[in-house]
Amino acid sequence: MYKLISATPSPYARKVRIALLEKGIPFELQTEVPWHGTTATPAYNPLEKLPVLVLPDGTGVYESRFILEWLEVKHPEPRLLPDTPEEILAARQIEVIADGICDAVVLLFFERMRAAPSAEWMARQRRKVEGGMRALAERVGEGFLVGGRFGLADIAAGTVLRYLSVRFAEYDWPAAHPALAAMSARLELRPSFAATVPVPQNITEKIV
Ligand SMILES: N[C@@H](CCC(=O)N[C@@H](CS)C(=O)NCC(=O)O)C(=O)O
Repeated sequence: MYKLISATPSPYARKVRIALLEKGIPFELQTEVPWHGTTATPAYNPLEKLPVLVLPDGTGVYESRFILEWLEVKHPEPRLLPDTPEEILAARQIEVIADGICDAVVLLFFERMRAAPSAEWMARQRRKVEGGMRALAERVGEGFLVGGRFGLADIAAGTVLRYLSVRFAEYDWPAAHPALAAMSARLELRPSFAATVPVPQNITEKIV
């Protein structure tokens, strides 16, 4: 059986958990705090980040985007990529935007932990978050984001939206983007989303 090294707040790990659940692939969930010295992550990923999908032979597959690609190749049904090349590009573009928002939020989160956070750095990251959200808002409609059925774009966008509420609660994105808020609420009703609601972790070691 596969093992997934995951963290409860991680939007990157949540994408993979949702994909595994949607594809009906059994896996053992190993929850860790990736920022603590005790994490097993470095044993499987030279970049020392989770999520890592550990294969039965002990090989680690890492980087959430690559894990999703790997799963799509090894477990093609049900497909999470859309059908046409144009739709696949549209879905991947949404994934790029969503991951970029997450990356900026992570940078903001740790900058805030510093004794003297840089206002310039925080403003730069906040611009990326707000710009990414505007780009997502341009792509949202009444139903699924791409191709008329649930897939990669919904996983990527849905996970970043809920993550913002966990890690960047002072940013009232639902007020700024009501159509994204409606989409998030719809997605969170899916069993794969309901089973993976992000929960903050207590980081006790010094990180920055
Ligand atoms: N681009 C990576 C980002 C993964 C990531 O940043 N994971 C965080 C947890 S949310 C982590 O493990 N950080 C530990 C570290 O950077 O040392 C992916 O999509 O998998």
